[in-house]
Amino acid sequence: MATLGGKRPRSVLHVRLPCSPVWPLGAVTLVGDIHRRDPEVRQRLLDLATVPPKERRRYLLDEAERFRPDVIAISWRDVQVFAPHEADASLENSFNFFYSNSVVKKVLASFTGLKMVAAYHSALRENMGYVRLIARRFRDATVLLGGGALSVFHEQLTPKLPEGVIGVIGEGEQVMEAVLAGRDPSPLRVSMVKDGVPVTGSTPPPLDLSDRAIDYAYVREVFPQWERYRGAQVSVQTKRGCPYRCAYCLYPYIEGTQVSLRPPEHVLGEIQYLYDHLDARDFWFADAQFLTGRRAERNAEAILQGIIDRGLDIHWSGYVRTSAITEKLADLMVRSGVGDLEVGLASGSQRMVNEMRLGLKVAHLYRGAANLKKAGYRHKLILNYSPNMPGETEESLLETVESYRKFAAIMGEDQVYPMIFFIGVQPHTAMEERLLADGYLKPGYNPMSLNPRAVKRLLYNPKPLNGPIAEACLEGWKDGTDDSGRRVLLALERILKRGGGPRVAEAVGGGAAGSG
Ligand code: B12
Ligand code: SF4
Repeated sequence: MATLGGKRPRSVLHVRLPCSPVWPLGAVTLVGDIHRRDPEVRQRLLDLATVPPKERRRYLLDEAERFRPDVIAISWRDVQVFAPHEADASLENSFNFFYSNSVVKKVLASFTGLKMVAAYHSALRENMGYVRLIARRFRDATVLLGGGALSVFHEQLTPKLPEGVIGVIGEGEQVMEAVLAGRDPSPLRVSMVKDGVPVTGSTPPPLDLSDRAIDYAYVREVFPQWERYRGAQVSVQTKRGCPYRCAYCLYPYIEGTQVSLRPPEHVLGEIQYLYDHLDARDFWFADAQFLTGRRAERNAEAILQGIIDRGLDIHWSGYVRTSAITEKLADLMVRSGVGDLEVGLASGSQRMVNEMRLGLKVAHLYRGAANLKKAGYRHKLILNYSPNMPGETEESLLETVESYRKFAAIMGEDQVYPMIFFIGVQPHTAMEERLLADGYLKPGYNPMSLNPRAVKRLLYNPKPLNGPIAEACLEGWKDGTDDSGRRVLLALERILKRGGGPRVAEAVGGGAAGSG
């Protein structure tokens, strides 16, 4: 492995590790940033997600041998390929395993579960295998590993990294800049093994994104898998950071709480290039949160107005706080091609929304929905409800059912899709802290573990409301996922109203993936 400092590296090979193939925006962003600072640095981006599994190792080695990079920048996106919501078959399977009264269903679920766990471990092994392979074969190169997976699970992944591999938490530009300038990046937000001990640097001030546009014509030249994304969904960032502190969310940990907006003309230029040269019509605004306050609202308005003015015929989506949708924004959203939207409201009870520190008023969510409807919105509004959060009562669950009815009354039943999205405890969140303090989680617990006891703990659904909730879920899901959230809510209402005494969730917390 190359020593840090001294000679300035002149070439970077980017390797996006396998995952379900989504546009590799993290690696693309780094390619763009390096090129903007120093166009003389040679770069190449390999996306292993689009290479058939059997060919990946050979392809990677051949390309790296040929390119002879000074720096190898590995991007690892996903670890948690299972999501605790009902559109993901793993949730129903684990509920059958944990809660079904049918022995046959339990046994079948245990077999399916074993297969899923095996696939999960094999993906982890495969990705870590590439990191080790690269570190072993290219000892003269500086090897960096970043991306969502490393950012979230650096405590678990770093001790497994070969000595010298530099793990990067959160945004990668500063560390990359230091490495390419021949400086030691270890005071920055890195996580690596040094003299056999994992060490973590400290977080620098967030990046100013105002002058960082991606030169896509250049990316296209150095990215051999570019064509694989023709006509597919692509992602564009309009900002970084989120100032909210929803108790279950780790996005502010990854991106920071300070918001850095990107100038609309940069965002629009990137959209235009992808539209013209990659036939992109389906865009995801890959912000932690699209509407983070007044400034972001004005920026969003300018971006959406630009899409309309340029006549870009696209569909877009993103994580949008529906409570922040004004009449003007709703109009721009609809005219610029907004598609289905997911609202991470967690609960229809204001008390529970406060408990989870979402920092919004449920009434404002209804107002936002009404604005969308008035503007002619025709797509789905998917309501993510997380039943059985700390402090949940039968009453608050019934308020959730009621809130679905209010949304349905505003938008029409055919446009509103409730989705049960359990709190899955995430590292580096307020909820994790609370659960550790309450003794629900043990210090040093492994958030990457998929053993059944760990899954049951992390898929937060405590006694005594777990019974009626599980019953409602199993009933609602048995006829398929289409419209199952609505069936679960209605079943839950019936079960709770049937009685059985007051049931209140244990006073400990939980955390969910996703964004409000
Ligand atoms: C937008 C988003 C989505 C969108 C993606 C849409 C699209 N077409 O791209 C949607 C909603 C579809 C989605 C889906 C999923 N997502 Co998602 N998603 C995000 C989100 C919010 C932003 C990702 C992003 O593009 N950011 C913008 C780019 C520029 O940032 P970046 O990729 O992180 O790269 C920066 C740094 O990481 C770093 N970096 C990256 N690579 C490298 C390499 C080196 C060498 C260096 C130095 C630095 C570096 O530098 C980059 C620039 O600063 C993140 C959370 C977050 N706030 O980061 C989760 C996140 C990436 N998603 C995650 C997951 C798990 C998923 C799913 C697998 C969920 C599921 N179980 O179904 C799915 C499926 C994804 C797939 N592969 O198909 C996890 C991944 C980690 C984990 N927990 O396993 C995250 C971190 C959220 C979380 N809860 O933990 N996601
Ligand atoms: S859920 Fe959304 S709004 Fe809340 S902290 Fe996370 S990114 Fe921000």
